[in-house]
This record gives sequence, C-alpha cells and structure tokens, in this order.
Amino acid sequence: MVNFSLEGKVALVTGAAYGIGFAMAQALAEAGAKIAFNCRTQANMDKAMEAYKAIGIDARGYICDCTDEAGVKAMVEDIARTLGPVDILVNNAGIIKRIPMHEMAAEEFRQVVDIDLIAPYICAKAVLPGMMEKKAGKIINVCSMMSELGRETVSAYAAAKGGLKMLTRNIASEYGQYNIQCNGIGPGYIATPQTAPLREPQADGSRHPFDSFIVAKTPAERWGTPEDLMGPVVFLASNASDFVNGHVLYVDGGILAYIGKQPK
Ligand code: NAP
Ligand code: GCO
Repeated sequence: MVNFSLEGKVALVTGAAYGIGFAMAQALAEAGAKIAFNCRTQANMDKAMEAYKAIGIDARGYICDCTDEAGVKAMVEDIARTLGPVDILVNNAGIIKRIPMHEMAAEEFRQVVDIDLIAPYICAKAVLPGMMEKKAGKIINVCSMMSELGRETVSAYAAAKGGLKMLTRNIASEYGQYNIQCNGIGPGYIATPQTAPLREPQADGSRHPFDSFIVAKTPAERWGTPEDLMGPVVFLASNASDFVNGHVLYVDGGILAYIGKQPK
C-alpha cells in the first residue's frame, strides 16, 4: 500500500504566513504532520495564526528571517524541543524584485539571492544534523519556472532559483546515503500576492497583458492556485517518494512543455 501519510512527522514550512507556503502547510497538516512555520513580521504572524486556527490547524509560528543563521538554528532547536526534530523542511520563503538588470543595484540583486538561495541553504543546514541522526528526512525546495527559463527584469530571481535547482541536486547527492531525499517543487504562474502585480486589471478594466500572456502560454489556460501545490508537496514529503531524489517536480499546467498557442 502506497504511504502518503505524514502521521507523527514534524514539518517546517518557511514563509508560510500566506500564499503557496500556507497552502502547502495546510496540505501537510491534513496528511497528519505537525506544522511549524515562520515569517518576518508580527502583523503577518498574527494574521497567519488566525488563518491556521480557522482551518483547525494548531501551527507553531516563529518570527524569524530565514537569512538569519543564528535565528534559524534557534528556531529549529525550539521546534525539536516542542514538537520533535524536523522531519520535513519546505524551503518556501522567497521574494522577487522585477527590475531591468542594467538598472538593478548590486544590493538589490544580493537581497534576492540571499533570501531565495542562501536562506534555503541555511535552513537545510540547520535541519540536516537531526535528519542524519534519524537516518531519514525530506527537504523540499520551492524552485520556479525561472529555474529553467529567463525573462526580462527577473535576473536575480532566475539566478537564485536556477541555483536552488542545483542546490537541490547537490543535497540529494550528498545526503542520499542518510535516507534523506531532497527534491524541488517548481510552481508555474500561481495567483498569490507575489504575482498580483502581473494580474491587476488595467485602468480601462481590461486584463493585464501579462495575465493574457500567461494564460496563452499555459495549456491548462489558467493561472495556478496555491491549492494546486497541495498534492505534490504531500507526495514529496511522504514515504511514497522515498526513491525520488534530486528531482524538480514542475506544477505549471504544462507551460514548460508548450511552445505557445499557434496562430489561428
Ligand atoms: P508570497 O505571497 O510573496 O509569500 C512569500 C512568503 O515568504 C511570505 O509569507 C513572506 O512573509 C515570506 N518571506 C519572504 N522573505 C522571507 C524571509 N527572509 N524570511 C522568512 N520569511 C520570508 O510568495 P508566494 O507566491 O507564496 O511564493 C512562495 C514561494 O514560491 C517563493 O519562494 C516564490 O519564489 C515561489 N514561487 C512562486 C510562484 C508564483 O507564481 N507565485 C511561482 C513559482 C515559485 P513575510 O514577508 O512576513 O516574511
Ligand atoms: C515573474 C513571476 C514568476 C513566478 C514564478 C514562475 O515575475 O515572472 O513572479 O517568477 O513568480 O517564479 O514560476
């Protein structure tokens, strides 16, 4: 019998106050996991705790910046004391800055790489000792279409997410011997606050050009929703994927497979 259950497991989902992270945390909880999550502000934490409570999830929340190595270490140690060692880490926290590269300050580029690539390394490094001791663990890195493709104004994000794909493969290579699996999830274009600027209706009420562009580029002919990520994350967090390692599971409605709608 295939085992998708997460009963008895402890999951840490970073940046799960809302958006894709919140949906994945909900899915892991519904599969039986105990949930810990973090974000950076008290305001988002307060809203998140209300939201988790409203769906019956007793999540443990931490105000912690994933780029703060000491803070992440302390968070992981507190989770181990209160819930148990982290069995499942979902590196979800991330930002994007949409700026033409020739206009982008190096500090802005560094901030994106710091959060989208260095922070997943920091969080993985914090949970690996416990997973190595247990000889079991799941690390899931939230990659992106931009782990594979580029586009205007997202150079730092694409560089970070491309690096995150290779970090995923390297963790898989280095720690597979401890029965630790590290895989990526690559969401397509998902309707969350992060992509809201790409979907806002125009002043005349027409659809945002990027909105129409993405729908035309997606065989499913729609934006994804955070809920589309729920099944894939449970699969990668469960024993059902114990022989899947170093893989990026794209959840993109088929964009990566599709050249785009042909002229009529
Ligand atoms: P979002 O709505 O902007 O949410 C990002 C989350 O990350 C928020 O909870 C934010 O909370 C947290 N966060 C940001 N920086 C942080 C830091 N340094 N430390 C801790 N928490 C931090 O983004 P999303 O659309 O849900 O995306 C989530 C992940 O999926 C990101 O890695 C993103 O790159 C990736 N992704 C998104 C899409 C998409 O189309 N939406 C597609 C592919 C991949 P605070 O600001 O309160 O800290
Ligand atoms: C953008 C979008 C994308 C999505 C996602 C696609 O500006 O192109 O924000 O980067 O967030 O990463 O998979």
